[in-house]
Amino acid sequence: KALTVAILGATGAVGTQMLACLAEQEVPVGELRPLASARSVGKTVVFQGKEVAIQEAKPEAFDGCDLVLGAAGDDIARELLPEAVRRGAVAVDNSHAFRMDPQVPLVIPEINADDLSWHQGIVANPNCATIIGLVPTWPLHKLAGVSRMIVSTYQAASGAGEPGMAALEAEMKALVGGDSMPAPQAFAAQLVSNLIPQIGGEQYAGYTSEEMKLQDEGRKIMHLPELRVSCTCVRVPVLRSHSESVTLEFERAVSLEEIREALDQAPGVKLVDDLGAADAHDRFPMPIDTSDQDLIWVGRVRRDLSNPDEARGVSFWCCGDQIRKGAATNAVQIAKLLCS
Ligand code: 11C
Repeated sequence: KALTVAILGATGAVGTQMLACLAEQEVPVGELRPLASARSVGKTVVFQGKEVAIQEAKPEAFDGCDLVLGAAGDDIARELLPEAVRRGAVAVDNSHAFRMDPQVPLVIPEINADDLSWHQGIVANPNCATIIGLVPTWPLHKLAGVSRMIVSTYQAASGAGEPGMAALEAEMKALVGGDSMPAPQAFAAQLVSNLIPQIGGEQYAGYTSEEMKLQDEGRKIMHLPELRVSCTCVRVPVLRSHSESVTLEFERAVSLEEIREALDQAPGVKLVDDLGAADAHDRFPMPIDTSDQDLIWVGRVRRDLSNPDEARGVSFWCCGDQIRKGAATNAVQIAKLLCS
């Protein structure tokens, strides 16, 4: 059946990528409704080579919709997505608004597609850093039971949307041109030639909201309410791929060969792990190589030498495109499952 599909927040980085992912993943779209604020009305987006007029995001815009992909902020999602559901649509939302609602499944299809069975109209898409860290962690959990995760993230400017990428690009130009730096807007400080060890506001015991998402969302998605997580999130001067250093502790001893085999076989994962390779691009994942593609690349797989029982620990490095698998791709994968 050809679907009537609305994209709430169609003009931002994630909304624009959702349009491309709908076409790439061959979702049968009969009618597309790109929705945005009133000031975008009169503009168009391009879908499958055709210009489509942007409509104002308001409740009536969802009349007759089968599917809504949410790429707007929390407040707009909270206001409008229940209206879409009341009108008979199913909504996949990329905002934070519904993620921890016990009535709303929070889904990474490679991990917990089964949770889609109990949705009541809204399905939440996890935070990008959660998706990128969990896709490779899940096959290792199935192998040996993960009891503890220690994660440091290296998050791209794209996490702050188009304004984040534009700010970094402007700073890069200023640096190269010897011009004065633009005043920080998208981030708390200049990002180029810098690292900013704060994403989100302070939430709990000195941890930021972004850091607590990895714990809270990870526990919900993997159905591991007791999982011990410690996370440090850092903004880095990279345009659109997030990277993460992950250390896992297992319940059972497991060999590095078994770990590599599980990662190699895991859906959504590409293993790039050969420190002896001649070309650095074949040695380990780097954000420059993982941008604008859908897999989570994993490398630097090695023992956690600090674990007293070495056979129960592993460390790895992973990179994934924040706008694609970290947001739009995952949402469209969910939508495909819901509508199939
Ligand atoms: C960042 N992860 O990199 C954030 C952006 O909860 O969806 C996405 C925030 C979220 O800045």
